Amino acid sequence: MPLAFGDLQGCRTPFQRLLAKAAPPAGTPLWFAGDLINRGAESLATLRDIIALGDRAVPVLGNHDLHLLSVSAGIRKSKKGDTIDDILAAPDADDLLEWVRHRPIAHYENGMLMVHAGVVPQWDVNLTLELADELQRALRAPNWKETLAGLYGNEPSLWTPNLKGIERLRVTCSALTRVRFCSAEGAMDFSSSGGLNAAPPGCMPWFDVPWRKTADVTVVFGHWAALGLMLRDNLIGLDSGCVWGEKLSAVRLAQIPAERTLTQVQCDNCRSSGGN
Ligand SMILES: [Mn+2]
Repeated sequence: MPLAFGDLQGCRTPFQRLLAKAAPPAGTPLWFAGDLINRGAESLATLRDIIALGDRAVPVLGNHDLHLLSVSAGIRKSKKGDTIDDILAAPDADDLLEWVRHRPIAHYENGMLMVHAGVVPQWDVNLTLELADELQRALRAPNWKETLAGLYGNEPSLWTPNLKGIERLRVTCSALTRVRFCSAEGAMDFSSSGGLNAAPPGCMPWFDVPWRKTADVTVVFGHWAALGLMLRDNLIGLDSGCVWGEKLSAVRLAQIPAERTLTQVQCDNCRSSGGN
């Protein structure tokens, strides 16, 4: 069964320590819940490590990975605290960015669905995969820059099946790569990036909407450092704040919850000096 890692965000040394500590059998698939790079000190080396794993690595794209593509395409400006310059300046930057751009947005195998941020309650696994595929294909198409530029923004915040074009792609991207909280009706709210006690009025974590249609599978996700490690029978939240000086987590996945095992390492000084 795969070993799933939380957000690396360029924290290469903790990643290597955690991989050595978890010591998965040779050939074990390594899943990565997105945000492979940015904010940590070694974005380029981390990205190279993952690429070198070849087919053994199964990453999904996170908001920081998309931000890298946007900065490289001139769609967005680099922000304070970004640590992506080493990737953009690499002699083989084009190949690295091409690799990132062709990664999946969602991955499903053996009853386990991995996305970076979350899903809205209206989606079951099949619809989630269908929408992720639409977004993946749009990001691989010749006009991908136009698509990427159109993905930013908080509206529409509520998924409806009649959405078309860039609005459909945007709501898909918002859920899969950015969501934390939503209303009981499934409308996403991006006003808080805090933990469980920081829910916007009338909102709850996306995974706590009672009628969520992915509740019958195990959703593996990252993105939400303020939430911390979250292990439930049908939910594995892996971002335990490595880049914030806390922990990097990996869970040996299994369909039976009791067979899952958690390995963690403490992360110190992961962030680039002077970064924000
Ligand atoms: Mn993220």
